[in-house]
Amino acid sequence: AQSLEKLNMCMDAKHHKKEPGAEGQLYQQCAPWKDNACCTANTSAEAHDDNSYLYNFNWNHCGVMTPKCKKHFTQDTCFYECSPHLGPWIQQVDQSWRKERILYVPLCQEDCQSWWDDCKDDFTCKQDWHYGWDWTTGRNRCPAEAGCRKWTDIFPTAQIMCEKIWSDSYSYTNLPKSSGRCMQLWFTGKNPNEKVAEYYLNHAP
Ligand code: FOL
Repeated sequence: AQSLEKLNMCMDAKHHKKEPGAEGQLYQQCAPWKDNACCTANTSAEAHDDNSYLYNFNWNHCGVMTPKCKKHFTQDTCFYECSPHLGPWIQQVDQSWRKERILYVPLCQEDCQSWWDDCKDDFTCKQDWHYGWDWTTGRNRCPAEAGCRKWTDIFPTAQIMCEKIWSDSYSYTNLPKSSGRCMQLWFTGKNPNEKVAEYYLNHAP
């Protein structure tokens, strides 16, 4: 029973619901999760907002992020906030803003590669976006010692980006979506990640 619960649960984090469930409507890119979600409609709308209160996170810390790059961060936010099928990868953490996190979620190759391809002409100053920002203005700015550089200087490969940007939330895989063995940020229709979670629950490393 304890392990079956892992197939349909929400992590104990800043904005997640206690239990997953249907939401009448979720906003734009979060809509695929509406039948069963860990995010509220309000969180789904905030996921699209440049000045979101979710984490006060400033995507434009090295000039305005291009829309084609930004859409992947919005999708990542939808996945992180809304997914009810992350149980196999949820770990306890001692952080001020959450009690649980995801670690080493196997990301489908296409989703990681297209994210990096669409961002590779942007700029950033840090490889790990979870830690070490200057928050004195209330929103994250690059710390004095970290100047803005080309995306590809900070993230030479898609793998380094997907794994390091959220401190190993994801692990890079060579698996295509069609394998059924990797998690998808982008999908339409029925959530394909439930079956993937079920697979990994029964094939724990
Ligand atoms: N997406 C995914 N896939 N995984 C995640 O873990 C994730 N996390 C966020 C957004 N999308 C995600 C949340 N992002 C801070 C910075 C970023 C952030 C949440 C909080 C922050 O306040 N950083 C402080 C340290 C805070 C602390 O840990 O005490 C800093 O030093 O910059």
